[in-house]
Amino acid sequence: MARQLVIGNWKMHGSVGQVRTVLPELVRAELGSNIAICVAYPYLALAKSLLSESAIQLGAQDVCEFHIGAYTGEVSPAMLADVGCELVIVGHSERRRYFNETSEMAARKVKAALDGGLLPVYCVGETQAQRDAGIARDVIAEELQVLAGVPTSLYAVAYEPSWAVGTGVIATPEQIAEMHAFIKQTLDTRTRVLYGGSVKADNAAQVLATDGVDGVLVGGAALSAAEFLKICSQA
Ligand code: G2H
Repeated sequence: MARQLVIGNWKMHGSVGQVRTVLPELVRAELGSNIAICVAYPYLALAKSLLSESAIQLGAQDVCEFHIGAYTGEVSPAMLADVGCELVIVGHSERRRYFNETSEMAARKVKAALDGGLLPVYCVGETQAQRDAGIARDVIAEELQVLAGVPTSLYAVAYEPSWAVGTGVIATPEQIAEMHAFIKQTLDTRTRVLYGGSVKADNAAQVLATDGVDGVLVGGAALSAAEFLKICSQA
């Protein structure tokens, strides 16, 4: 069983065919419960049925902050739990960047997810411009501030510097260690902190061996069963 948490985030990729091809390969590998896959909403129920004999957890990539009502296009925490999700990614940089999601909105989603019995994986990270300006820590501190009062044992944090997201440029072990230590020092030393941003099979070992890394959030490399399995085998 993986010691660290490995979460695959398929983003807006995949199809019925790809879900039917990749997930059974993961199931056959008997990965254990520290592995999760987050597919797009339309594929969640199918994914759950394919994972039913497995300890692999199912996750969603977003959730509505409201529980029920006339919110066209939204999906509630209860709906996610109903189709078998155990976790949900919240506040991903792509949602902040393309859909104007703020930390305040993300914090409401974290709380709604908790009410719905899901594990929220709350994403934080600075842009290249913010890092260059020397304010990366301030940005992260502000993004974490909105979760004040929420017990850290109930959620995980993903440190995903946006300059490393989908770019092929991964943060250095020193940068990762420094920011993970900062996040733990800001919240609680026991907070689970994952790293995300261009994690691949050939760099996962180094990331997972870095101080303060409790797991990885994997995007593009999670779309291939072979590559994702290599990453999981190193956790
Ligand atoms: C960062 C990550 C997964 P990628 O967004 O959340 O994606 O591994 O493709 O950089």
